[in-house]
Amino acid sequence: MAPPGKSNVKLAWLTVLQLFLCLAVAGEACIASGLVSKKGANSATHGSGRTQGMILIPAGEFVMGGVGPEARGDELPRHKVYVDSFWMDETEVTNRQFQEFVEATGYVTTAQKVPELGSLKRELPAGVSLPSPETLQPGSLVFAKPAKDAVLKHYSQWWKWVPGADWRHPEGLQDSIEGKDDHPVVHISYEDALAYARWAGKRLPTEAEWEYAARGGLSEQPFVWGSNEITATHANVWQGHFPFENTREDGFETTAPVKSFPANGYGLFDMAGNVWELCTDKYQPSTYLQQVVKSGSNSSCINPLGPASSYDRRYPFDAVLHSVRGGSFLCHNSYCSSYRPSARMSLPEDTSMNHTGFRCVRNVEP
Ligand SMILES: [Ca+2]
Ligand SMILES: [Ca+2]
Repeated sequence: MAPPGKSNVKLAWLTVLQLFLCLAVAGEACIASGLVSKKGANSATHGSGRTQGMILIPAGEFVMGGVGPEARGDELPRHKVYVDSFWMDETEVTNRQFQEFVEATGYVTTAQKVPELGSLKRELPAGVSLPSPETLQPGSLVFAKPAKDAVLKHYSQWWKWVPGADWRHPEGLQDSIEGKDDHPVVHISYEDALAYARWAGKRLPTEAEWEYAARGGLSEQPFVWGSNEITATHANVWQGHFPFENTREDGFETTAPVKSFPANGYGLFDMAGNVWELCTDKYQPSTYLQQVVKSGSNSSCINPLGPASSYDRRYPFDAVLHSVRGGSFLCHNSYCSSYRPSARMSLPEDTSMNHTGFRCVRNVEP
């Protein structure tokens, strides 16, 4: 049977998933270091009232960008960044929390709506035919293990457009979130995350805020826990042979309940793995180079917001791309190792996947 029209569209969108592919490892950029590490989780300030479930992240300066041989081109050059203090959700937004939002507002997510032909037209690569309106139906992208002989660069072998997949049905209509109240919500588009954040009186983090918080006070370390190589006790990622064999040594095939793994130095959970987390910045691979040119190599970038427009050569069409951070249960050390705090990926603002969610931040009130 021929795939539904939007499958073709979504498979085209999958170009972006080359982010999972190993990009050229760039050389270390030169930058001044020697920044002072911040205090760790022992001194974490937990919120109450409107900041219930949030951690106060202290203002400070850090070196933003990739550390070590796994750093990719879009994580460089490393550069100094200053961020103001802010509150950050202790965990990824959970199914329970998103359910409260939906019950209060009646919100319908992007994945639950029939896609609009007009928006697809803008986003289709040149030469790809528009699907017929009758074949359009709600759905989302779901990871499916390919055969053992899958070639890593053929990512379309393991990302499938699944009609009926949405936040209530992570794997498709046959699946549900029953018993998964404490799992991170998935199949969330950027628009969905913004809607939740506004309702909650919060906002989404910038990439700088996200990475600064993820580092938990550690200075220029490759991982949120420091420099030790990842083990099954650090984070919910993939063990075994990606993408066809997951040994689940960490206990989880897909999402894990939040707080299943140790917090970082600021008391934040799952800043490595579990689900990717949406940020406000528009994605460009050269964002950091632009920032360094703008600020000067010896000056800090102050609360950077990212570029005005997005670009990713893996999306050869006119889509607005936002950065996502932290990696997911699909990350493996032989493949993308995107559980590193500096790893970056892009996502079109109206696309959702079963390994992507979000957490919110909130300004400190004077
Ligand atoms: Ca796992
Ligand atoms: Ca995460």
